[in-house]
Amino acid sequence: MPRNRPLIGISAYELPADFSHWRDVPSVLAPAGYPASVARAGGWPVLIPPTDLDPADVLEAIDGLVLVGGADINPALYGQDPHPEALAFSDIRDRAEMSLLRGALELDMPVLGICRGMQLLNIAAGGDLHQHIAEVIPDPATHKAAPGQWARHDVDIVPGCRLSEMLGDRASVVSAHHQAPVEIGRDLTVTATAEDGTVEAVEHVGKRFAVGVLWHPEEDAAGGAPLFAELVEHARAYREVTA
Ligand SMILES: [Mn+2]
Repeated sequence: MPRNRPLIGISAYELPADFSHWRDVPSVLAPAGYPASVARAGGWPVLIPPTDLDPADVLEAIDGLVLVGGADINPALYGQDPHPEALAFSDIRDRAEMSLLRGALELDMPVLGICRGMQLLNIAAGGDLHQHIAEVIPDPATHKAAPGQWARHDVDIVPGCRLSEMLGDRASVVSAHHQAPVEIGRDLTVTATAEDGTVEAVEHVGKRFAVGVLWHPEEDAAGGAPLFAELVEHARAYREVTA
């Protein structure tokens, strides 16, 4: 019997967390906005822990993939030395998510990259990042507010792309990033920019649905819903053709 809801894999963090009296227990986590957004869109969210396992088995089980936000990506992945403001690398996440992403793109599985996930999409395609955009834009607080607070800014969306079908030609987005793509990877096209020129979204040309946004749709139930709805719809179609 066919499943009602497509299974959407969500890449998880590996972080210490507290459970009752136990402190700093190594844990696999994701902010609840991600699974909640997938569930609201009609998908069944499944957390994927960062591991060195071959991703082929899990990719066979899921119908779509969300790569979530988090720590800066180790710049060794795009051939740069770390900037002093680029911090908290997680090599296991970098390896696990890159391998999931490459596998998903190979299968033409629908992928939504969010913030760090969008940056991974660019790096996987051979692009790179500016490691600390505060050095090159007039007002860094536009993109990253005080610690623990979300910023909100507008993005201009390129007419005719997938994103413009979902969001129109301008959208207000929830933001917390200090890095952004510079060189755009092969087969990717820039689909949204901020007023200061920051590249805010990319799409994979020729893929069923491989969209990356530098903002946080999972923290914006109304504004973010169209992106998750589109992901789930494509995941449903993917499941039909791969069943
Ligand atoms: Mn931004």
